Amino acid sequence: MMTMIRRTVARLGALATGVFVLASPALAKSGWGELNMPQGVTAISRRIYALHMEIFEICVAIAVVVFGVMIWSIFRYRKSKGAVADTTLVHSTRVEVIWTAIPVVILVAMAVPAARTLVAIEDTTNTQLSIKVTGFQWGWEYDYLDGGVSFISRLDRKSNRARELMSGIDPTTVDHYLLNVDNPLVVPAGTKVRLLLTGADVIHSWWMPEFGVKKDAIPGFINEAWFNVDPDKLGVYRGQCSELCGRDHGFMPIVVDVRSKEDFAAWLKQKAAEQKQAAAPPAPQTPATAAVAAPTPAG
Ligand SMILES: [Cu+2]
Repeated sequence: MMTMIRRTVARLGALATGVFVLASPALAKSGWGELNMPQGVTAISRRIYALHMEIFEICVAIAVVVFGVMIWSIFRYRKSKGAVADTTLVHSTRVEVIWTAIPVVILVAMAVPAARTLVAIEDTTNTQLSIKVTGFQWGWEYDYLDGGVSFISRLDRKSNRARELMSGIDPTTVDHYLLNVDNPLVVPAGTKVRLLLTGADVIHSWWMPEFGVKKDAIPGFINEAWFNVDPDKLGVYRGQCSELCGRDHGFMPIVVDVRSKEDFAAWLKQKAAEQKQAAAPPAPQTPATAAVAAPTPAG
């Protein structure tokens, strides 16, 4: 009996190890990894990924043990083999204490790292750059609060044309179909960027999987989120609105262009100058040009 239990436990252990290997990042490129969430390019996104794997592994281990014992018991103690029900476990205080205590210990073991990660996600202290993000039907407005720059980001023209009914354009010929915008959000790497999110009409949600950020943009409320992209992870990252917000919910992607601090500073300066010039009132007319431009009085 004991050797049989030991052998079964060993077999279940081997099965559990197999499942863990299947879920390991080493297989991320094999296609199976596509089913999993990305590890991302920020310390927080990696922490969320690690937590997700930890909890997943605990769940798999519990499932393997519980279903293993159950299936083994059903098979081993079947009626056709002359098994007689053991009624001594009914209302056994010892068993009830054990099967209450074990789940409590497991839940506490899972709650501690989860709570720590949540606190880190919500910690918006010491941010170096603040951007207001306003979701609207259907696009995003980005407002660099200290940079004097703001612009609207919408689905790029190519995707927009291809998505129209009977456009005759094959979506597979469009680069990043439905995941590209006209004006991406530009941010510096290695900088703690704070987002202040709100909605202009209905609830939207700003989701950037690679940053581990997903936050609702709600009219009348300001939600906070932050990210700090690794200095060596420059590049373009894509996300989507993830709160069903109406007809064109699927057509308001998010694109973030992560640049080096120097490139970002240069971009912000240039953009601010452009916007200042565009907003400036027309140059006042000199008396000479005014005289020429003035209409000749009638009569
Ligand atoms: Cu939306």
